Amino acid sequence: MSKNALVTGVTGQDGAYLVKLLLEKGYNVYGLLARRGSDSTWRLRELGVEGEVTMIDGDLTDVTSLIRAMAVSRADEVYNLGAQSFVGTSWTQPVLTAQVSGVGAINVLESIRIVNDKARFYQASTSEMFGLIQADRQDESTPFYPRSPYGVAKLMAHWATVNYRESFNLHASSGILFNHESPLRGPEFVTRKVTQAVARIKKGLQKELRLGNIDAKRDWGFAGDYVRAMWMMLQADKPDDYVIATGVTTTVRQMCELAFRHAGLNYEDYVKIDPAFFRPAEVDVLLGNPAKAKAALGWEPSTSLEELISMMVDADLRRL
Ligand code: NAP
Ligand code: F7E
Repeated sequence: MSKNALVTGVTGQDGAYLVKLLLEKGYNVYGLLARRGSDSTWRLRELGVEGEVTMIDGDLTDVTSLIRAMAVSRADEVYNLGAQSFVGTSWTQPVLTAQVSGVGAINVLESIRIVNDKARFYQASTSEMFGLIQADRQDESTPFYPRSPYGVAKLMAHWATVNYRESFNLHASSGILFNHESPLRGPEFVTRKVTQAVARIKKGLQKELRLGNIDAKRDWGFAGDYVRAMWMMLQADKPDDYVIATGVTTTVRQMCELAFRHAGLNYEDYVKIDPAFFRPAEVDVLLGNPAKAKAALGWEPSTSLEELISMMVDADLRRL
């Protein structure tokens, strides 16, 4: 019999790739749809899976809607991907971020306990919890030190996941995912901001690109690889926490160089530094060690940053 999965954040980047993966694996997929004024299902449409997800209206801040979603979907697996996920916005909307990205996870965990405590749970945790890094390469044992309201909210959700696993014996796993990108990445995040600008500059639609701290370093992977890790965690006999990363770190500057070069351009001719894009507190460098995920789950990334950025630039050129 095929399994049922419930995905929150189904309209986001990871939601779209995860839906596609689950459908390929024969799941009946349900998505929690937070109603918006504008069209939010474009990513599912781009992957050709929009009509194959059963949408259930709901919001992470409304626990009654989550209980209803659990009952309607009869979910065997619940993937909590919904969040206010843009770090910059978390300083201007800290309370909303805490409610959606922090308390929202507890609401999902409670709805699982109430409706079906055998359902398996995945929490979308983040390398932002490492923030001011306490070790050169971050793994599951590295102490956390979040540097943004987003990181703080996600740390609450992470510890709630661990706590519900230990308190109520839930099959609850936390994936500590480092930055992952794709052609479906939101345009506010730096990789997509850059690849979209490269395409527009190449087509003569834009003259310059304004960025903040281009000396920041990130461990960037491909979202398609990372949703595979989420699924693998829920197939394991025992729930656990896993770092998912590539093990390579690159500056924003080098990432720009790759993107512009792919279109035959020199980034130095177009990138301008704008203080408006600096953050009140920065995460200067992130570098993950995914050894545990490789050993326990057999997970490995398959896409280099150069391949990823080329894929994103090509997609943005095509869209224009
Ligand atoms: P994303 O593209 O920003 O998607 C976030 C999703 O959450 C969207 O579907 C959004 O719906 C939904 N959402 C926002 N507020 C909600 C609410 N109140 N109730 C229900 N749903 C709500 O994020 P992503 O890149 O796919 O990331 C997926 C998850 O992984 C997020 O939790 C993120 O924090 C976490 N994460 C991401 C990365 C990364 O590098 N991508 C790394 C580590 C962890 P609308 O589209 O309708 O607003
Ligand atoms: O910034 C620097 C910025 O916004 C990356 C989210 O998915 O990954 C993401 O969070 C770096 C930062 O991602 C601009 O200061 C410079 O150092 O693409 P980003 P993020 O903040 O790392 C983690 C793992 C998550 O969990 C989050 O949900 O790039 N940067 N100039 C800039 N960033 C942006 N957005 N815009 C700029 O102009």
